[in-house]
Amino acid sequence: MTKFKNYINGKWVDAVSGKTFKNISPANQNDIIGEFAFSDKADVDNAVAAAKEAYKSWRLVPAPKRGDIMRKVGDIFTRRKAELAKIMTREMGKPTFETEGDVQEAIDTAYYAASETRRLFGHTVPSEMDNKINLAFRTPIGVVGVITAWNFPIAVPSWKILPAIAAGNTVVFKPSKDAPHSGVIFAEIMEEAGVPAGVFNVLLGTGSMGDHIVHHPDVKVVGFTGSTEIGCQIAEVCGKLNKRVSLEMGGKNAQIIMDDANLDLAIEGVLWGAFGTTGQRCTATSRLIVHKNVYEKVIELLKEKVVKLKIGDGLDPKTEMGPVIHMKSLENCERITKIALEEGGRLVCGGKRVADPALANGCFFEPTIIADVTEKHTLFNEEVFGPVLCISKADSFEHAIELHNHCEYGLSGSIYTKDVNLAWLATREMEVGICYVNAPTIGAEAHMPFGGVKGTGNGHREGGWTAFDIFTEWKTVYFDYSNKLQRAQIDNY
Ligand code: UN1
Repeated sequence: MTKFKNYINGKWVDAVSGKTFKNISPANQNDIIGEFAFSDKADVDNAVAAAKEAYKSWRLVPAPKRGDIMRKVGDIFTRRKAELAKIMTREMGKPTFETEGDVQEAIDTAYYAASETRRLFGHTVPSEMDNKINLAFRTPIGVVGVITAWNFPIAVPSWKILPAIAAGNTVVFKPSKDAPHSGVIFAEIMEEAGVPAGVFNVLLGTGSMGDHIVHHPDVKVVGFTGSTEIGCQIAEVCGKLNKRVSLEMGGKNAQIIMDDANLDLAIEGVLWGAFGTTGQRCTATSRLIVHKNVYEKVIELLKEKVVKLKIGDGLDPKTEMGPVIHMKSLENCERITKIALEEGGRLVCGGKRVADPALANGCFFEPTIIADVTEKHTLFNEEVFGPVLCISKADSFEHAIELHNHCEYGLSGSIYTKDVNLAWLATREMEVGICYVNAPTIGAEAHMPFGGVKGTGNGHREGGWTAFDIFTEWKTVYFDYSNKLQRAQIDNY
């Protein structure tokens, strides 16, 4: 069986304890991907010490030079795209056309980070006083801890790791225990690109090891993507220790379909939004809100398409929807479906494990639609992270917005309408960080701010120029060339 090691200070090393854990494929639970280093506090200490030491010189490397390395990272991801996609699919299940998109998002992020290293603009501002000038510019912070989920095993880590390193920080990365091979790949690519030893470190293992990263006094910033429950625990620790923390957490994203919408387009949108990545995106469409005039029509059209979705192993090029990540997740889909039906939901399609004996060893759940769900129902409110979509009826635009905002999360939202005024009103009224018009709730681009309001986040945005706000501090400089004491607010007034 293939053995995978941690990457610390430019070297591939076993866990200090020598312990390992196994990871299996969600498409076939008999397929053991490998044995991975099971890291603990001692490994965290080693990785953080290496990152702290490397920070001393990395922060002084001119930003455009750091950018040159980021560009190489993008080149290597491009070269290895098809090969990596297969590795990722075997590990987390989504079809290879999706894992290729996942890698593409990292490529885009690498080139974007590279270009930003020549554009880390500061401000030059007039002083209140003569012969004095004021400046403010960004400085790196130190060691950054990155903890991510398995559903975008390359893209989401890249949103944090690449801008953090481009800005002059060093990183200790803990990939999900369900996607450790992707973490190993990330290290291989950083190593080949010439990222100096200690600047980027990967520790494989479980959440308790992540906890040591969060607690470590030399980790100055934590970037986390995962559940709201864990994110809030991390925020609590970081609050006590006065660390900066950027959180990307749950979602219960809704698509609205108005009665004037292009229904074919809207159906295509919800099909992709709800069942792409088997519904396992933080941006996934998990609620569909439909105007009463087209309610039954939409259900009928959607059902027609959903029952034809080709479910299977993501490595099969014909597959449109892969498995869920593990059995626990499949059982959760069963549980929530049962509750939804007990509470008065109407089963439109799906609702059970896939019966195909060829898929019996995998975690396959049918794409499921439950209609007549109201804001009082559990399914309307609880994040599923699986292929279970609920549909609710809206009496009017205002009602649709009210339903849309009846949600403790606020990541992405979408409206399908041809009415330009309603479209703009919706973008104003939706309580989300990302808003789509005539497009599904998924599909964010690497160079735009990504993040959510309410229970989804804590005010930070990854992606785009805003990622640099997470990974830098502003330094203000007052440069006085008057050769005399100038007392601000006193001598000039
Ligand atoms: C996630 O689900 O964690 O916008 C990220 C999207 C993708 C990223 C999803 N580009 O759906």
